[in-house]
This record gives sequence, C-alpha cells and structure tokens, in this order.
Amino acid sequence: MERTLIIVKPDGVQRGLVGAILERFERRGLKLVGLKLMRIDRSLAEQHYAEHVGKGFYEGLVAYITAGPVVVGVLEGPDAIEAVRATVGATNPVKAAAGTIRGDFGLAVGRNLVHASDSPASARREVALFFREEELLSYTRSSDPWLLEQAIPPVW
Ligand code: DAT
Ligand code: MG
Repeated sequence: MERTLIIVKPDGVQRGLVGAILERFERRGLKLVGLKLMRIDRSLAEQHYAEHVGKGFYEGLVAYITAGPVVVGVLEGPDAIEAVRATVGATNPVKAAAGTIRGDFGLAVGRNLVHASDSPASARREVALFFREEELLSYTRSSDPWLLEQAIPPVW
C-alpha cells in the first residue's frame, strides 16, 4: 500500500471543481485518508516547490498556489503514487490525455488544477509537510474486498 499527496489548486476551488476532481480518485477506488481546505502561505509554497527554485516559472507558480484556498488530501491504495499521477495526467493540460483530470478540465500549464506527488520520496516528504500524523486515518471500507483483491465476504 502507498500513500500520496494531492492538492486541488486554487483554480480548482474557484471553478467549483473540488467534487468533480475528488470523484475521479474515489471512483477509481483510492481511499481518502486525509482531507482539508487550507491556505498555502509563501513559506509553505517555497518548501513544497523547493525543487523548482530558480526556474523561470517559479515565481508564477508560488503566486498561483498561494492565490486562494486549496484542498489537500492523502490518497491510499496499491501503487497509489503511479495511479494518481496517471489519473491527473501530463503537466501541460494541452498534452494531457482526454480522460485525465488535466486533459478534461484544463488548457494552461500554469492553471493545471491539481498537484500529485511524483515518487515515494516526494510522497513521504509532501504528506509530512501538509498533515500531522493524527490527521491521517486508517480505516476499512465495506467496498475494499471489491477493489483490493481481499477475501470476498459471503454475499449469497
Ligand atoms: P507536475 O505538477 O506535473 O508534477 P512539475 O513538478 O514539473 O509538474 O512542475 C510543478 C508545477 O509547475 C506544474 O504543475 C506547473 C508548473 N510548471 C511546470 N513546468 C512549467 C512550465 N514550463 N511553465 C509554467 N509552469 C510550469
Ligand atoms: Mg511535480
């Protein structure tokens, strides 16, 4: 099992797409283990996007992610990091495949709606940056055996 961080960026919140975006992950079977609406301040944005310091788009990126409320979540599932990245689509929405979140809802790389961790190391770092341990919940769902190849309970 893996856990990975997602952020519905300020454009997703302003455009009223929080539900539509979270639905993509939920219907795929990914389990929400953390979720909150919050403000990302400059300091947190700088920590989150540390790998992009010095790039031409960096200042615009920090301005964008701090421009309004975001929804941050932690999703759990088998190979969750790869599954979530695939559901999100390519960085540039114009290049993102139809059927992905960015491919279905976006047109500009600087308004690409959603962040998702890109590796196990990033996921660990980013989850810890946004959530305290006690904010993450471990629980079962009655649908788990139908999603996760667990032993199927008697139905007949
Ligand atoms: P991703 O969000 O797909 O992981 P990334 O980590 O390379 O992409 O970049 C982080 C964000 O920075 C990305 O979501 C949008 C922005 N960005 C990346 N490349 C850009 C570019 N060439 N021009 C403008 N913004 C860019
Ligand atoms: Mg990235």
